[in-house]
Parts: sequence; structure tokens; C-alpha cells
Amino acid sequence: MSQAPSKPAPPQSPSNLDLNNIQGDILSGLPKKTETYLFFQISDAKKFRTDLRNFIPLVKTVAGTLKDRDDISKHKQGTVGGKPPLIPMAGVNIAFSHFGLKALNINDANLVDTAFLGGQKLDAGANLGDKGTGSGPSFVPDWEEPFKKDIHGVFLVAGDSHDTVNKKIGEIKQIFGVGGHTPSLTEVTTIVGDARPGDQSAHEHFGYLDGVSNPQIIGFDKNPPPGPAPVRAGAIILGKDGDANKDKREPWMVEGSFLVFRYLFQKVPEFDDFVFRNRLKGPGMTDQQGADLLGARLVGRWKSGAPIDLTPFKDDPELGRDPQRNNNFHFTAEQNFQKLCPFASHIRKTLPRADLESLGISIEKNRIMRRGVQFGPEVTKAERAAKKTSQGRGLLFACYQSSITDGFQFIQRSWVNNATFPFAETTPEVPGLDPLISASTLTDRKLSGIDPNNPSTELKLEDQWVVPRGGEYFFTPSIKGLKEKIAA
Ligand code: N7H
Repeated sequence: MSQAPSKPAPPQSPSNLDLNNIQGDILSGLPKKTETYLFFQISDAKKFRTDLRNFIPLVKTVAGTLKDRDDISKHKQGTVGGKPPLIPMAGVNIAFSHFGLKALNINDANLVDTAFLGGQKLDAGANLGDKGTGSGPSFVPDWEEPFKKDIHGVFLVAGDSHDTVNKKIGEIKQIFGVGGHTPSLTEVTTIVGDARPGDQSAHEHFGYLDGVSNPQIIGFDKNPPPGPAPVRAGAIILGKDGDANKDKREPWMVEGSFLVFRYLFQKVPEFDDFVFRNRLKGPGMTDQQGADLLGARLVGRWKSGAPIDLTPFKDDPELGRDPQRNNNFHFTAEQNFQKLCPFASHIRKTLPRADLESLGISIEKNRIMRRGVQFGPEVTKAERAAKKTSQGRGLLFACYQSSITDGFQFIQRSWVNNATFPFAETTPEVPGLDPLISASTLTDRKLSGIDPNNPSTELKLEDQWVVPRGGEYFFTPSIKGLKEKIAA
């Protein structure tokens, strides 16, 4: 499904974005039932550039992705009765780390972002709070071995099935001579993510609907549903209005975006056990309802996706699947209070909405476009019975932004890992830490607001149920950037 150059160009987006120039995953999300991340090192820079020229036509742009999505919905509409078989389809994107650009002798100083220029290994200890040994520049995170190496780049290949994706990966490997006598890159590691089976396909491994809230881009997203204010394109795309470093960008940087990748393992049976043991209790509430209520208060949404700010005590699956309503809340009804939604719940920590906006603080620059996929098998009976994980599973977390220091890094360091955010001095209780993704290296891990009737009661976080085991910061260039700089 690579893009044929002869296709008529779709109309330009009114936000002045060239949809044939921007890689597809950034704004429209490559359609996927499965996605492979192939991480590589460049072994022969000169040959890599030549090979890259042959690879560029495979890259799926936003225009190509929108066309794929349109084909998928027409295919679904045209099917009478039952679920139609999926259209064979693969989408390819590519991104480079600072170390990859360096290996290609490209000066990337005007990308400006200190997190990107230092790399995620360096950031992991001091700014993200990952476990590890040593300190400062000699910090070694407690990650899987391949991620301790310098990774130069990554191919993202998403598609309907392993067959289609693997065929596309075969094509890519052939272009770069992998397996032959003169490869221009070496594979560091390959990770396969898969949507979960059946009715859990859009849910992450703890069971919560994912991909509900992402920034709406002014001029690109037509008729944005009610919810957080749409953002200018430059919050996500470099060189556009809303990119704080717009004036510094060189032509090859424009219409690119920073990609953060995190290899996050989830301890599902342990999380479920914790939630059950600490379940909330109330008149007429079953044990399972009490556990579901606690889980919903940790996340800020029920498993159906329904936000607890709108339906605090009972799940409402219809609300959960209604895009016109499921994001239409701002935490305004309870400024400085957490009866409806705990300050430290995952979604309030990672997008505090009116908690900041009501103080006149814009959160546009902190928005990230999330594009994760699950990995690993379903929890087995044996794991459930033992209340202990024995097989690796979790989230291949990915997000795009025009600044990692204002986006992912800021959210993790200044909000998630900060017990006094949002602003404890204006709130009656100390919020505490994000129960899902705050760093295990922090002491006194706890949060308040769990019991709606006694918001000051604190819950101790006994474990870290999301364990970072790798990652890197990348830059996803435009097609022009690939052609005119990286492959030039
Ligand atoms: Fe989160 N989860 O299943 O509980 N996340 N997240 N996340 N997350 C969100 O809105 C989850 C992680 C954000 O706009 C939902 O799509 C899990 C990291 C942001 O209202 C659920 C992991 C970071 C939002 C989860 C994980 C973020 C968000 C609600 C790791 C960044 C949007 C559904 C394994 C530092 C907030 C939805 C908004 C939503 C879960 C990781 C950030 C259910 C399991 C590392 C910005």
C-alpha cells in the first residue's frame, strides 16, 4: 500500500499543512491491528543515504493515511452482515535519534530540544525517574539490553496482519541490504505490538479504553468534538504557529515532529489484585463494583472510557463510546476539589485542563499526540491465580510533539512525578503521584482523593505497575526533510 506518486494531490489543509509532506502517523495515526518497531544503527552512512532515497517512496504520508482510512470505512460500509475481512494494508514511517543524525553528519542543533539532543538514556534517571545505576552522564537505566545501545533510528510498520507487515519489512530490509553483503544498517532490536483480541481490541492491558483523548488540530481536524481547546498545528508540528522555536527551524526541520518511544511493561495481575484489595465500599456496592470504582478513580475514566468527572459513581458505556460527550469535561465543576475526579488520577495529571487554564496558564505547548499499541499475550489463568506476572506485556507508548521538553518530558517530570501538582497550595489536600506511571524511584508514593467522601484519605502505592524497560527520543522528518537533507 505504498503511495503511488501519480495519485492526485489532496487539497491542502487550511492550517497550511502539506499533507503530502508530513509522515502519516503524526496527524492521522497509521491504521493498525499490529505494528512493528524495527530499531537500527547506521553502519555505512554513505550507502545509507543512497538506500534511503529508494526507501522514501514507501513512506506513508498524512494524505496516504487519510486515503487508507477512507478505504477502510468504505469497505466496512459496503459489507452486509458480519465483520468484513480486513483490507491488506501496511503503512511505513521512519524516525531518527540525535545519534542517527550525528552518524549522518547532520547538524541538528536547531532542533533545539535538550531532551532530544541528549537522548532518552541520559534523561531517564534525572528527569523521568527510571530505575538504574550511576548518576549524571554515567547513569545506566535498568532497561532491556538493546536500549542501552545507541539507537540511530526506527522503522514503524503498521498494518492489518503480521503477514502484510512482515512482507513490508522484507522490502525495507532488501532496500538497506540487510542480510546481504553490503548492509547500510544493522538491526538493534525489533518489537511487535498487537491490538488485543475481541472486544478488548481498543483497550490497553489493564482493561481501559485507550486513544479517547488526543489534541484536535485547528484547521486539520474538521468539526472537533466538544472537549479541550483545539491546538495550533505547531504544538505538534515543527515550524508552524504554536511551535515555540518556529523561527529557528531550518527548512528540513519544518513539518517534522518529535517522537517519544517508551517500552512500558504492565503488571496486570498485580494491579488487579491491588485494586481489589483496596476496593471502595458503600451501601449496596458489590466487591467488584468497589474495585471498578477504585480503578476508575485511579485512571479518571471507567474501563468503557466514560470520564468520572461526568459519571463519578457508575460506569456509563454509552457515554464512553460517544465522542461528542466522552471528552466534554474540564474539571471546572470542582476547581480545587477532587470529589468527582482525584487530582492525581492518570488523566487529570497528564492533562489538567481547567486546573491550569482557570489560572490563565495555557497547556497548548504541553499537548502530545499519543499513538501507542499493546504488546504481549493476554493474562493467563495461572498468572491470575498467582496474582503475579510471568509473561511480558504492556504498552509500546509513542507520542508526537514539537517539543519533548514541554511535552512528554514535562508531563512526566513536572506533573506525573510531582506530588504537589496540581498546585497543592490552592487545594485542601496534597494531590500525590500518578498511580499508573509515576516513577518508582520516588519515596512515599501515595495519592489522595481516592475516597470521594473523605478526599484527604491517602492510598499508598505499594508497587509500580508500569515499568519502563527502554525507549528513545526521535525526530520524524517530513518527506522534503528526508529527500533534501537526510538522504542528500
Ligand atoms: Fe496514559 N491507562 O490505561 O490507564 N492513558 N497511559 N500515558 N495518557 C490515558 O484518553 C495508560 C502514559 C496520557 O487528554 C487513558 O485515551 C497506561 C504515559 C495523556 O484527558 C488511559 C500507560 C504518558 C492522556 C491511559 C500510559 C501518558 C492519557 C484514558 C502505560 C505521558 C490523555 C484514555 C502503560 C507521560 C489525557 C484516553 C486527556 C490517557 C492509560 C502511559 C499520557 C486509559 C496503561 C507514559 C496525555
